Amino acid sequence: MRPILVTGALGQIGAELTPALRKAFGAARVIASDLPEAQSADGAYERLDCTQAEAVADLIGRQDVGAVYHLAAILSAIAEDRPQDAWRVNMDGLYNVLEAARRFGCKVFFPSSIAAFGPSTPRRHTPQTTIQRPTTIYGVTKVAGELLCDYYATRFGVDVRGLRLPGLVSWAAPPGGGTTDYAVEMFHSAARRRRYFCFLRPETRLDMMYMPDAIRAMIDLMEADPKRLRYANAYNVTAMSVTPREIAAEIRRHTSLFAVDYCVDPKRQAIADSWPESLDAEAAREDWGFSPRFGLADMTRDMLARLGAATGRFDDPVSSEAPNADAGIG
Ligand code: VAH
Repeated sequence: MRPILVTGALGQIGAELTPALRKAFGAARVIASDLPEAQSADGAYERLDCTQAEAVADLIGRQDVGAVYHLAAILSAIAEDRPQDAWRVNMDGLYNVLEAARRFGCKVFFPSSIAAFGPSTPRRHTPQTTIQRPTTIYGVTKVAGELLCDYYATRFGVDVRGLRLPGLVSWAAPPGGGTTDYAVEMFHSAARRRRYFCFLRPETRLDMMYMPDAIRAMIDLMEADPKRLRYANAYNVTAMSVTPREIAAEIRRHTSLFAVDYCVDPKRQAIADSWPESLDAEAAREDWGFSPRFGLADMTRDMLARLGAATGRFDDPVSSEAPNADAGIG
């Protein structure tokens, strides 16, 4: 079978997707790529800047790549600070991958996001097909990316598939500049017995999913019978619709002294407020059997076990007193 290329392989998703692909398909078949030079040898790695069309075409053609998981992108919060870079990386990068896929006949996975929706989208049980008028540059690149993928599927027959991913919670790699990163940071703070200062309001409800479920969904979709897929890309997927207060309360069931203060970041709060609260993932269930295994309780248990926060003991004098668990600040 032809090799699989992962772009942005050193990021939050790539850090877990790459080993999962190597376990499923053989280490020799999976080429990791990202901006930095050579990486530690867990398998093949090449430096790749996806904004460079010739470099993308050269790697995919030279290695006879059969499938690309295209993860390289600038996420929502950083994108708002650098909208020009976000357009260039997120759109030129995707265009270069789709062009190479057209030329060399390979499949493409494109990670869209709940960010592809905006304030005029129905916020609860957001349908698979609905209004998409995002107000962030990250969301604009995701909607434009979905449309570009649809065009390459229809006009050139490129087999492109994708998911509208919710916020992803993972332990293996730090998140990189997203709005849903608070959920990951909260677990890491609990593991270090530290008070967490949350940049979103306690009642901000967003779709989330544990990384193992996201990885399985990506691979299941890419391996699905194409005849079953009604949508070229961008299936809604989610595992839970939760708030910072709910995650903090679930963590405190394991480490009783964990405390959260709320210091709202207006930029990231505005981004989160423009996104839906809960997606309808029925199309993914019907077409290719999407079925997440982790809810909030199971995810929390697994995250804390993996991050080693077994005792709930704090060594931070700030939090040695009985915490006012959800002191609302900001
Ligand atoms: C972000 N983690 O926060 C990403 C994701 C749904 C959010 O796209 O930007």
